[in-house]
Amino acid sequence: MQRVKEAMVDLGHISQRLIGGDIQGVERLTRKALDDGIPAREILNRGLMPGMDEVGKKFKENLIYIPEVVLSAKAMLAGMELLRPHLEAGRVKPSATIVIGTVQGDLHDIGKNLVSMMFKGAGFEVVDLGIDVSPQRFAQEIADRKAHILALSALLTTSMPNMKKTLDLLSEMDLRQGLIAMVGGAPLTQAYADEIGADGYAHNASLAVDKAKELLKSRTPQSIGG
Ligand code: B1M
Repeated sequence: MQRVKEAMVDLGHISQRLIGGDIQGVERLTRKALDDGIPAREILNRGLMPGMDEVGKKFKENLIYIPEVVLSAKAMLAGMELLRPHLEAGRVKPSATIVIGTVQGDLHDIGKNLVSMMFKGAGFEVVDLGIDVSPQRFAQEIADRKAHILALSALLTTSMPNMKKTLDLLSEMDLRQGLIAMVGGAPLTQAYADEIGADGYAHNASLAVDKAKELLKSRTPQSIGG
């Protein structure tokens, strides 16, 4: 008997499950999409991300509240976890060490985790310090790891000043010499990055990789890998 081939996952369904905070549904469909051979980046860009964008819009318009956003965030992180090995695949010898974290007072980590994954996928050694990271902790890790790049993430206008505090502390401790400081996050702009003395700003995870490579190249032409 001829077997009917199961239909490929519609990535819009992943967005819908994510908006509905259906963690298991997002996991099941993400797994299925990978099994169908859909590239991880496509699942991310056409399934998970549009869902999270919609959640952001609904939250802003008071159509949903924190508990719903938490569930959607968990669903997003569960989907990302399945994509992680694919996004990080093809690692080559680390070309530079990046210390990354969400600044003090800020608990948002979905975007930071994505940036971290993309950096790893591009062959960087990534030290992810997590969320709510104090300027002192960043400074300590930069010194201990002899990092080449610092990547700071902020999602709140109220936590953005802690980016400047971190950069100021690094200068005070004489740790800015040779260090590339990058910033990003939804409320950030190139103008703000310039204002606080960051070396680079990136609007999203892919651009963060491009920017890191560009900045490394401009400093040490031989140090950049892939
Ligand atoms: Co909150 N939240 N949240 N939240 N949350 C926002 C950011 C908000 C814009 C929602 C809104 O009002 N529309 C608003 C901030 C307003 C403002 O400051 N102007 C807000 C608020 C107000 C709050 C609370 C204060 C709510 C409250 O308690 N009353 C509270 C604060 C808690 C705290 O941090 N102290 C809060 C809490 C939460 C949850 C815990 C419920 C949850 C976070 C869960 C988690 O992260 N694990 C949450 C969520 C999910 C959001 C929204 C809905 C989605 C954020 C997200 O994950 N986006 C968000 C609304 C929105 O942004 N539209 C919102 C998807 C992610 C892939 O994108 O993070 O932008 P993003 O990352 C991108 C780029 O920005 C860039 O690349 C990433 C990938 O392309 N990027 C970098 C990020 N970091 C980078 C670093 C780099 C380079 C690029 O380094 C070089």
